[in-house]
Amino acid sequence: MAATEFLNFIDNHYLRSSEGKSFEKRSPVDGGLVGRVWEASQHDVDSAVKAARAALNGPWGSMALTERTTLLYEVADEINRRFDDFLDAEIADTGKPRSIASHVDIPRGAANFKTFADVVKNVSSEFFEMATPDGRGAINYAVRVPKGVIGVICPWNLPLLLMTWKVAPALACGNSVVVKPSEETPATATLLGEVMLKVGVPAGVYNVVHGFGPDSAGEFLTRHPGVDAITFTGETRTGTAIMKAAADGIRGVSLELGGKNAGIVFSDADFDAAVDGIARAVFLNTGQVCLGTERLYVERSIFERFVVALKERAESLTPGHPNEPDTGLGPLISLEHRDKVLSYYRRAVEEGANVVTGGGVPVMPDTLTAGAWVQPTIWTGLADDATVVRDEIFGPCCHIRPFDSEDEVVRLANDTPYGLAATVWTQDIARAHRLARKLDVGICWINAWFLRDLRTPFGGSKQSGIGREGGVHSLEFYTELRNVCVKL
Ligand code: NAD
Ligand code: 6OD
Repeated sequence: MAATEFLNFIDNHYLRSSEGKSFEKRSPVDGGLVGRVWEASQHDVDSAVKAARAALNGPWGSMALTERTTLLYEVADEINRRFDDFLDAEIADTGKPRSIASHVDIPRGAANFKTFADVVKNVSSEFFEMATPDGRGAINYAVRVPKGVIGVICPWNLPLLLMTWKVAPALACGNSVVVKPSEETPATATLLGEVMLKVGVPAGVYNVVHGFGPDSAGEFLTRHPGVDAITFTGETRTGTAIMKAAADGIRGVSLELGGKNAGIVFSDADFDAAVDGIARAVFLNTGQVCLGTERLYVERSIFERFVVALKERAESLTPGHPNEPDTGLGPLISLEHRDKVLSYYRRAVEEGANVVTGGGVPVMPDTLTAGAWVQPTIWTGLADDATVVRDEIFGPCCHIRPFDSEDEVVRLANDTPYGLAATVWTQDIARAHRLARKLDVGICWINAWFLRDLRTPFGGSKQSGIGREGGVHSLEFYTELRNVCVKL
């Protein structure tokens, strides 16, 4: 793919940066230049927020629900029509295998718009009749009104999927958005501007500002008094900074944050299905999935057999160019993130891990040696308070520990400041339901992983986030409920 320019998208215009600042986006596959990203200045962010506000006071604000949802279905259709463009853009930014981006990332980009258009069309509002002293009575009903200008701050691991997961409900509810994609993945958010133009979404409804977090577009946006609410996906530490910024002006936040998710395999599980499912949960997207499993607990009677089977799965993953059909593992997002992951690989050894497989950098062909490659890695033998058992690493790795009882494994799984997800493998239905209640997480999978109807609530407990998005739950964040009381 030829190097390109990633422009800000403000008020339906593609713009460079008013201060002329830009930075390079490099490929995690081979270090080649993907493109130059124009970094939005404070002035550019102001313009984007102003355009978003004007849209609410213009045709977008007065558009009928059916017209708005029709536009969103057209956005979904246009993403599908331009599927290959989105695919190429996502792959160029992330280096993820084409097989993953074409089955996970891009289809979900389109599905998010369809789903939330359906949701807002089908939601009804509460209604109460009440008595009054004069005997005539009153009726109360609630209307949902858009919150206003929504700041959307996104991570790099599933760029289109996670950005549209927030943009689609925000727009379906009648808000306007200013999106700040990750500095690592500017492409698909930029491309979505073309889709908005093509289908005729009014100016100012969808805006994109590029840049970094602190002292850059991210902070300019979250501190902007013209932003009414902020929805964020990313690290727990960043979520803390964003929540503090949102305190000025008492603005709402929706935070989808980090995880250190447990996988639990009981001896009665379908062994092969559990190995398949856990291998996906640990290695998909090179471990860069917030819901991924980095702590694995396996019942002692099958522990050795399971470790051997997962090792085989890890070693069967071929790292390689995203377009090669046999590529099973992409690079990490950047050399910087690789340094972080490799520092955890070293720390595991320093703290006494038995390295079952991996632990370093794979040998790659000459053309790819500048990429951010790491080996899929499995450890055993660490204490429960070892660094790699506690910290979110966000790499293709896990620690496996044996357990002896249900109570013990529940205690181990819950012993973390995070509470995002868990995956449990058992054929004992009663036990499955018991664990789903006892595990302190936002989503508990039974004999599955990363499978979810988009109408269901999604989010984390403890330090994995605040709030739930998905289906009607998204409406709680993206709208204000106004009560109308009519005296009869
Ligand atoms: P990150 O927190 O470093 O960055 C996310 C976004 O925030 C980027 O756009 C960044 O530029 C911006 N940002 C950084 N500092 C900011 C600040 N002070 N003010 C405003 N914006 C700021 O996260 P990341 O490295 O891009 O993504 C990986 C992390 O995201 C992992 O912790 C992962 O678990 C988490 N994540 C969570 C979910 C979820 O649904 N819970 C989903 C995906 C990723
Ligand atoms: O499936 C989703 O809607 C979702 N938010 C997934 C998050 C994945 C984290 O990396």
